[in-house]
Amino acid sequence: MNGGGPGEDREGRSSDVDALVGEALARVAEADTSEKLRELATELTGKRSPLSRAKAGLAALEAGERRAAGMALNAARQAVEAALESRRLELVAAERTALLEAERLDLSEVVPGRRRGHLHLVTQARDRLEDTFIGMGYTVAEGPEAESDWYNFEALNFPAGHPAREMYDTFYLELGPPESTLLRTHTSPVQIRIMESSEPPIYSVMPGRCYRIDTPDASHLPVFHQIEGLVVDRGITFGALAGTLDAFTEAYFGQGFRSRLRPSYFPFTEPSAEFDITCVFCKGEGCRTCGRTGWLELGGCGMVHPNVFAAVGYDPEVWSGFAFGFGIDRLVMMRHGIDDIRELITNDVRFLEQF
Ligand code: FA5
Repeated sequence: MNGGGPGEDREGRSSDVDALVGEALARVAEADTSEKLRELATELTGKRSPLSRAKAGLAALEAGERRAAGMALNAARQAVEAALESRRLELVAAERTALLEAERLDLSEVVPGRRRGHLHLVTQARDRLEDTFIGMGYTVAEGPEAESDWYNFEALNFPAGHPAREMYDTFYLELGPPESTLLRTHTSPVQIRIMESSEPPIYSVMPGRCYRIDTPDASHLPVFHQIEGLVVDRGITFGALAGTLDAFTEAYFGQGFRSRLRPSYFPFTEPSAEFDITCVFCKGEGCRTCGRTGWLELGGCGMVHPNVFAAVGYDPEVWSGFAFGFGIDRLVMMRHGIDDIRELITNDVRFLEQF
């Protein structure tokens, strides 16, 4: 189509329409955000746009010209609308990609200088304890946290009604006959499970979670961790127990740390003892934390009671052994100078990040 002729000054002239379309398409191509494109669409195709005004002007044309000009305007509008739609799709896709990129969370990302998550202090201690005992020739075993009365008490020489059961305020589970199933109060039931399932010699440690109805305070949690040790062989003596605990103390805490034993009572060991280690705060000099004794209590130990051997079918005339058990959370407190055990479970990242 070209200009000239009688319709030259009237709306809908084909050269004007071509120019309008050319300009519109150029502006559509230039729009670089979907927001700008929306505004541009109103400008180019809305009621006050040149295209709409030209359409309104068709009425002034003579019938012959009106038809051709009307078709040209329709074609122009379609071209502009198609360009707007294709540009809109392009921009929306680009904006979506940019948004996804901006909100991307790469959890494996290594940011120099920023610390990443790490194992909890108690888990670190448990791993280290296992490594120490493995280095001393022990194996590592585990047992269930929901136990039967038999494993937690009966087989450990606490018959029903035995006053020593009072030492453990027990969470009972509503499973089976009343008080037949419980959350283990210590890791000692794993001793029974190992002896039931294997023959001596046994040199094993058994770490795990324990439960007691203890009100949380600076040194008690209702859920805490212990590591149990069990040795059964021929000719095992109390001297071997003392020597083993001393070797462990030095291997775990370092040179200069010693252990000592004090008489105590547990139904499943005879004789029984509490074992203490050199106070980590004053290195044995005597301070407030250790009550000026130079020693901190770590756990209990003793020679396996003949009744325990009888419960698992071992001949006490042939086999002898020792066992020990201590609190991992308490040990962590000692090693790192933490004065409140509850810090270990409050999940305050400022505390956790220190270790
Ligand atoms: C026992 O649990 C015996 N089974 C230990 C044992 C094993 C003796 C083998 C002889 C032979 P006791 O109740 O004293 O003993 O607990 C041992 C350690 O667990 C304590 O010294 C302490 O470190 C830790 N512990 C006990 N109760 C809690 C608690 N509520 N919160 C944190 N740690 C605890």
